[in-house]
Amino acid sequence: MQSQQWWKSAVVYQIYPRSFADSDGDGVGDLRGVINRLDHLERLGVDVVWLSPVYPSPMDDNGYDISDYQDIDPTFGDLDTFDELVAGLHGRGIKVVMDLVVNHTSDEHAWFAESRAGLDSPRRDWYWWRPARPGTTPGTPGAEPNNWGSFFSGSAWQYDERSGEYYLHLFSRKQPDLNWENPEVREAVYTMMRWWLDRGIDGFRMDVINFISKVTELPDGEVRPGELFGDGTPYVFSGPRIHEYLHEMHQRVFAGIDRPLLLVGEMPGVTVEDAALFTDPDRAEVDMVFQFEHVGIDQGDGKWDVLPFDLRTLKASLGRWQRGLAARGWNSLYWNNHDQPRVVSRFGDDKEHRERSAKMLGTVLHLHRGTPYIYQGEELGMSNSVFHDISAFRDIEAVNHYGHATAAGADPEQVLTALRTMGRDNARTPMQWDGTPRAGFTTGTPWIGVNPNHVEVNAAAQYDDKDSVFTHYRRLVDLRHSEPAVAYGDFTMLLEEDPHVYAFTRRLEGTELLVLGNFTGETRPVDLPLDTDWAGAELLVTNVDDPHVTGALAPWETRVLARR
Ligand code: ISL
Repeated sequence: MQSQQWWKSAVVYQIYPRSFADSDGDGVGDLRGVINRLDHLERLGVDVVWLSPVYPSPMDDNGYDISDYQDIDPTFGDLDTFDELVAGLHGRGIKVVMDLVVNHTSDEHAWFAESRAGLDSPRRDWYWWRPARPGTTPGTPGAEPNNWGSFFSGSAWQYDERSGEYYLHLFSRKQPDLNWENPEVREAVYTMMRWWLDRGIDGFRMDVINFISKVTELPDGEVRPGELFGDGTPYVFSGPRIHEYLHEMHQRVFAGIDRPLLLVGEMPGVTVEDAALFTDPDRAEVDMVFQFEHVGIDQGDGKWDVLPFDLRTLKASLGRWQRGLAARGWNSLYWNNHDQPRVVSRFGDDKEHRERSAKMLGTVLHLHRGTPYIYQGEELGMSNSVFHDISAFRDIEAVNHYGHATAAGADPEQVLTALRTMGRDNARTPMQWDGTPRAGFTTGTPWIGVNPNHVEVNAAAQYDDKDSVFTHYRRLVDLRHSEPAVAYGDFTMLLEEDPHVYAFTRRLEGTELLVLGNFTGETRPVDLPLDTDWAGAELLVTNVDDPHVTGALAPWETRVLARR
């Protein structure tokens, strides 16, 4: 058996501070707001809080564009308030993990200002500057150094008139990519990381950390039919030096710290084989990766090409990750984060069976092998919101996509439908604390509209309700703490070809758990020996009123059985 690192029995809660709780009425969440809501986290029982970025930022990408790594943005508070928050969390036995965004900085970061100052700036090489494509006129369309598109639409290159060169930005033009080939860049990042650890934080969630090593020739990417730009991802996802950099970071920053830390690598496009290397404890890179395969199963040609949900594809994906990291390495488990639509709207039923399907989805996820993440509001069964037109969206990704797609001739209504389904703003509407007009989030005007369903779906209504989604999530967190088979047991997927029922077992020594979830709104037979082999089993978790073990599952029913 693998060693029992503390985070194997832990549950992480993600806070997106902008949308969590606003203490000063400016309509934007802040650190004091989080401090005021610590009881919520303690009640839920989570072990770790991951705080999305709170550093000074022009907020082009809501803080994922950082202009100063060693301070707090005044919108969120200041360093004293931050220290108070850390002390408050630690006082309740909750660890704090900061977001580390070091693939890129803001273009307003001092490092970039210096780099941009001129060709002979000592920091010129801290970013990816390149001349125009040979034989072209700099600054004209098609003169970009290569054909890569940015994740936020348009070219991945921005022309700088002063020097006549371009800089690379995989995300927005206000997020220039740092050049990790330069050892000074790496040292500067490591120094900054040590500074936060010295302040008492317990680790990092490392944003797009598998993008930091790039194929230095930056070759043109394949242009798919109907696309304007080439795909640069083969040259930036898990590039040639990625393992070397992460191991170096480990040596330079984490080695020698003997308190428990959590190191999470967010890695879009990572393969299960590579994840097994990144998370092999003997290699000393990261503890777990945050991968995206299972949240891509309903996306075809890009994220706006929405495909129907097929449970078999979901099982195939999660099952492969469970198997691939069974012997070595570790999974992160999540349905939601601040970049994903709400899971109850995506894989569940956000209408008639919202509560029951939210509980089923939570159960299936939390019973997998890995460390579960709860994204704020998921524990209430929050769903996708209402966006009447493009003016209701705030996210740069959504706004840029709408502009580019409609300019290229797409039907605006169709673009809006895709944004409403997949858009990141679904995750970013204010946390629903109570049923009052602004959901208890702010006394001012919220920076993004509150989901109208807060009247019904809110924390205040759920705390003391033994049947609420919140109470169910509490139970799931408890179970990970109290039942060793949940944290450490092995995993076997069952009924792989069944299009309706999710089923698996977890086994540890003399204990076997059977987890069932009906992913449909109809009663479904379960092709397992429930009436015989599992007849006398203990029912650990259910989401129906009159639980009885039968050979079928009610609509959206979930069941966790134990036999010992
Ligand atoms: O949401 C996405 C775009 O559709 C993802 O591809 C996302 O950009 C990717 O998972 C990386 O996300 C992280 O880095 C981005 C930031 O915008 C996201 O909020 C962050 O989670 C750039 O820093």
